[in-house]
Amino acid sequence: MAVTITYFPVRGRTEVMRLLLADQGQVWKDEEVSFEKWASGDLKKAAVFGQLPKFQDKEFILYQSGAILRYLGRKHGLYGKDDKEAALIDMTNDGVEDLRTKYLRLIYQEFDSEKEKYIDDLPNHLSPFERLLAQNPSGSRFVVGDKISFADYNLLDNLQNHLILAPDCLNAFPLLSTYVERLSSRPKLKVYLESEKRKNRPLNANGKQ
Ligand code: GTS
Repeated sequence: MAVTITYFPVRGRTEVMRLLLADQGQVWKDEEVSFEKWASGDLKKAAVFGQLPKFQDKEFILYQSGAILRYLGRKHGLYGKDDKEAALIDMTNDGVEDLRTKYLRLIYQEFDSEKEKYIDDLPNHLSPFERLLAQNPSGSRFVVGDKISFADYNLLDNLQNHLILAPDCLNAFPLLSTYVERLSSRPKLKVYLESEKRKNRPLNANGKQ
């Protein structure tokens, strides 16, 4: 039985899960909750922290996007080869989530007043990832170690979002630029990225991107 991602009809915090599942050749089901349905309150009451996404793997139900991503990382062997690699993957992923938090604040709270400043400041927030890639001996391929991890999917998702916001944002970062191209052309991922399913799902709920 396929796993189910329950979320609003946007990519938002769940697209990274779809990138991971698609690239791992997994099938999943999207259960879309309209904002009207959510406003009725029943689903919110049932959610552990009153929020989505919700994730279901047979009878196992999970909330919190970070926990869901790490669960998928463990389940599909995308969490490094030992404790040290796992810790570095966690560290990278936490850095990616810090960037996501800044991005979401811009999109939902400050878009009209802060967009220009955000883009000017972006190199400071992207350079740590360029450095991480440079420091990884296998870094021309993945952000930690020599095998793809859940942090790679999260970094890719965030970089893709930023390339929509600021198409030139990776020009000064050669490793990140080739990284995005390389990961996006992995065969199964490429099929998903070019699918109607992906293209028809808006990035953010307020239409800003
Ligand atoms: N820490 C949570 C996670 O990572 O899953 C945050 C989840 C969250 O903020 N969900 C928002 C929500 O359910 C939607 S979004 O921020 O992911 O777009 N909002 C509706 C509500 O009633 O709070």
